[in-house]
Amino acid sequence: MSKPYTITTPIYYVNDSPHIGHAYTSLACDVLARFKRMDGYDVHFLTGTDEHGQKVAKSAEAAGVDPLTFCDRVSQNFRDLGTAMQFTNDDFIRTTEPRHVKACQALWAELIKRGEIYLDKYAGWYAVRDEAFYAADELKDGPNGKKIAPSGAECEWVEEPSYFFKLSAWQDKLLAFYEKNPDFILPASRRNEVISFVKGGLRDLSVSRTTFTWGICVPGDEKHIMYVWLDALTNYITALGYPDTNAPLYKKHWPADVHMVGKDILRFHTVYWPAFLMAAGLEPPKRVFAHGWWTNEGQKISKSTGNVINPLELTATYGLDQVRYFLLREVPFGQDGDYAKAAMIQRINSDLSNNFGNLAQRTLSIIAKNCNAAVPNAGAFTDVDKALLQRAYNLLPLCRGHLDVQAFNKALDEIWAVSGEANRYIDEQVPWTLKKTDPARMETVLYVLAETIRCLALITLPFMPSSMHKMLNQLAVPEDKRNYTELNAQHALKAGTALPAPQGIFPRFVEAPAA
Ligand code: ME8
Repeated sequence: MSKPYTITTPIYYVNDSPHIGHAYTSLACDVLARFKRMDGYDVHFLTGTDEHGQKVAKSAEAAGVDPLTFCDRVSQNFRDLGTAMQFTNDDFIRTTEPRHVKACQALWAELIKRGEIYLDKYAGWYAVRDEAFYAADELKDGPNGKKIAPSGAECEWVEEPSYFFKLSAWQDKLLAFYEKNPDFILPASRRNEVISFVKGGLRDLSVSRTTFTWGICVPGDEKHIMYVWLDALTNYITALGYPDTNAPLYKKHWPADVHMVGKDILRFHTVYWPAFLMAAGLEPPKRVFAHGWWTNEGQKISKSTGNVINPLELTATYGLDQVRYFLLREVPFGQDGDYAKAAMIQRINSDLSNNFGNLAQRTLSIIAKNCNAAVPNAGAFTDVDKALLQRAYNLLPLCRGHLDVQAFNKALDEIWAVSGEANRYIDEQVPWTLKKTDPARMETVLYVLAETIRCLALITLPFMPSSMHKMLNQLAVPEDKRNYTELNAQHALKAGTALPAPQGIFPRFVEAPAA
């Protein structure tokens, strides 16, 4: 039985259209899911939409439609984004589905049974935009006398009967859990942030609302709607079959290996979620990775500024794989990043076209012309040949290590270093000159290059699937040999295998002149 690997994106609010930030998180998960599948794991990759709560209800009202019709429409936009960006999620969950309502109510009943939830009254601040409660000392005074949360969201005073989760009782257990699992929160800076927040003291958490109806009813007390974050977080186990903890998916795939989230929702995933789970007698996830925040040409991305980047427009302009590459290469994963058109064009032309693309183009066209359009025959390898091949084979353990800590950019750096090395090798070995002076050596050099390109294409496949499949087609690598058991010398290219006509994979991006 193959080893399980379970990865999730946040489920996105359907109050708005998908933008580059949503595409980014799901892309990172997709690359990880593809890599792990190629590495022999049984992957479960989950994404979906978060459809309840006041924020969604207000957006539906503003759009003049009932909430479910509104959710159907916007949720479909997220599915369409996934199709367009070639995300390979195994499931797409919507919190309005009956399976999810059942899971949330079962989790609630379990928490009640264990004495973890009690009825009281909430009086305090709430930010609909964040769907979060705030303490008075966290807020600033904004214009018009409004209270403003640290995220910039406006808060309103709320006073209503509410059920509370005994979060305060979990403070020490959470701290002990972080201590015992040093990799639970990555990057490390985020871990420190969470630990100091928890050390600062936890208050019991209001987990139901009575002033609106768009949500999941509290079982046995239907006036109350479950707090949208308790509802939303539960999606991760709903999808695996909860409340049936003997369901095959649950048994195999819980606890999740990685919940990938943006830094904005760190507290919900690393404080509330493990506390809810432990309180219900369930295991917490193994890791929460909080990545950074994208800005657009230095500006915060927001609908009001009008600078929202539509990922579909981006891929239509630059190409899907180019965008996939840019997003994960440009910024060290975990840090904030800025989208700038000039940086995108630079990456396309310098990394993709001049480096990797040129290497493949040069190698494959010389082979087509001089080796009867077949994988060349290799003679004895020199030390230089062996060193290049070794670096190519070594990419697998190196990238495995980087992807296991979600360091996508480091994996890409390693891969591009080998592509750069192969370009230097071709310049030094000058196969076009060897053609006249030493044709046998020319074949060896071209073989080493073709084999290096095979390794580069396999290791890059999770990042840029279409382009790398095209590259592997050009090397006549069969579909069933495109996985990581093949990334070694034992499965090297076979001399004499017929190769199709070479084609450019990464064209230069030339901007159309202004009209
Ligand atoms: O928070 N840069 O949903 P949401 C990077 N429904 N990532 C960004 C981004 C940006 N500028 N903007 C958004 C919710 N994201 C809840 C989640 S999970 C149980 C419930 C990404 O639609 C990032 O992953 O507001 C962030 O955490 C997520 O979208 C927030 O999506």
